[in-house]
Amino acid sequence: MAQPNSDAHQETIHFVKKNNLTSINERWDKSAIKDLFALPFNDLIFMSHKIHRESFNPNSVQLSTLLSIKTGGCAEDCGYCPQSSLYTTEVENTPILSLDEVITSAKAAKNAGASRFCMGAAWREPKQKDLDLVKEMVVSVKALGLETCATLGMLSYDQAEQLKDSGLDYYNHNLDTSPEFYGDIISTRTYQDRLETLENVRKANIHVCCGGIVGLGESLDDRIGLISQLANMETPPESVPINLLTQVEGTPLMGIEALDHFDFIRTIAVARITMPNSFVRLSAGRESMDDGIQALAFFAGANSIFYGDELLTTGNPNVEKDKLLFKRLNIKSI
Ligand code: SAM
Ligand code: DTB
Ligand code: SF4
Repeated sequence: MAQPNSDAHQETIHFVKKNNLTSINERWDKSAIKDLFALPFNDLIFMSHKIHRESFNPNSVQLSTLLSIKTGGCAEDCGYCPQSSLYTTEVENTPILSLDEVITSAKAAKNAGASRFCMGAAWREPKQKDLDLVKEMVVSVKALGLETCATLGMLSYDQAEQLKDSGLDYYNHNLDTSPEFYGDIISTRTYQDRLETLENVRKANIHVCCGGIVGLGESLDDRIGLISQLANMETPPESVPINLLTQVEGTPLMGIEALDHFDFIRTIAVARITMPNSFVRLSAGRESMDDGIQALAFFAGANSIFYGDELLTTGNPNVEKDKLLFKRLNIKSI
């Protein structure tokens, strides 16, 4: 949150009063979020940048590297995802990686400059046998001096506790979109299922990484609904990935109208204002953005990226390209 008595703090207080909010982290009414989205673009990113500066060094960006530890063949039907077994895509199903393969990738990520290593699996939820192997992975990755993150689908409280005991720092589980639009995108798991997993992760004292995707064909109200869900959590997520849909051949969302990049930046800015203490991650979709749009995202308050030549199954700007971008913007990686 903005420092008491600073200009950004005063401006936020003014906004809060005008919209009858009692405390900015207490309750973000949808109407207040809607007002933010309706601001002229320059006013919005000026406001989000000022708030960003109050909590973070605006020239530092955190780097997380992803590894798909189990790819494809997923039983879920998420309409954006090339790993669902319901769609015919070019993704090749691969069984879970060995511990050695994961350690080799994690070492490479650390050498390239990542501070966090995130292991993703195309599961509805992990089976105990699989979880046992993931726990070993977490222990080994942590021993390299990296922060650890996993995204394995739904988790029970017991599973979350087991991961916590192995040293897991973050668990990624996204709400993806608003409760109202969710059913248009996913039918095999409910919004409530997702909220329960997030509660289990929070109760186990693992940092929560939770965000969504834009560009799914959702309305502005759906983007407002997603932000409202995230910002009004009892404790907002420590890390908020904002993904821009990467359209993949064979998935139901292939070919839909692409989102205007300025609307993507607006979403980053509103996430920054409503979750002033969270890391906001400029996530999937960077390959479709030029350097100017990415620079604008950092100005608007994004302060984390996925770093490495691949996300899970789709591409990402390569490490050299990102290093050059950071050099041109004088951004320090953390
Ligand atoms: N299977 C696990 C799950 O869904 O909980 C973890 C991995 S899943 C790929 C993690 C997140 O990646 C999804 O919730 C979604 O937000 C994002 N994602 C997946 N496919 C995407 C795509 N084509 N474009 C943008 N984001 C995507
Ligand atoms: C998140 O929010 N985005 C990442 C991570 N969490 C796991 C995944 C993006 C996936 C993009 C599509 C793919 O590469 O398969
Ligand atoms: Fe499976 Fe996750 Fe893809 Fe959904 S997003 S189909 S749960 S891998």
